[in-house]
Amino acid sequence: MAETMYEAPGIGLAATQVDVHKCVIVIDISEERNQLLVLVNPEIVERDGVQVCEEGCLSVPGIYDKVERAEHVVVRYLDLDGETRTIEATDLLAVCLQHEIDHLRGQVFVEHLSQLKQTRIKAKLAKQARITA
Ligand code: GNR
Ligand code: NI
Repeated sequence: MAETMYEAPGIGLAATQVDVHKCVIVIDISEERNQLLVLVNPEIVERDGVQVCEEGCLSVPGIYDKVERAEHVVVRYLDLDGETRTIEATDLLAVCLQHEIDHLRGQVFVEHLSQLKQTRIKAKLAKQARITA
């Protein structure tokens, strides 16, 4: 899974995006691409504040838009040894955690946008699909 994220290249990936039916996300927001985080069964246990970040998603290629999310989150998860851990995050890491945890619930970032934007995005994606077909 981590390989798929690095090859994409993306800063995060949820198992559901690559047909792995486990609640796992991988994240690496480092410049050097050497700070891999693997979170099993991640769950947001605290959230506060608001931030707006321009998001994109490997599952909705070519679409980028600003999404409002919590500024600060605390996430409880299991590490690869099955130990319960928590991670506290702000800024991009907090955005990425929320984006990936959404994926595990079958949600993509466009669902946070207005209905009008969602309609436009669907039309754009349908057009792209016709072109590639
Ligand atoms: O690579 C990605 N970049 C990104 C940028 C801003 C907010 C979220 C992301 S996650 C995305 C990879 C992806 O789609 N993961 O599910
Ligand atoms: Ni995504």
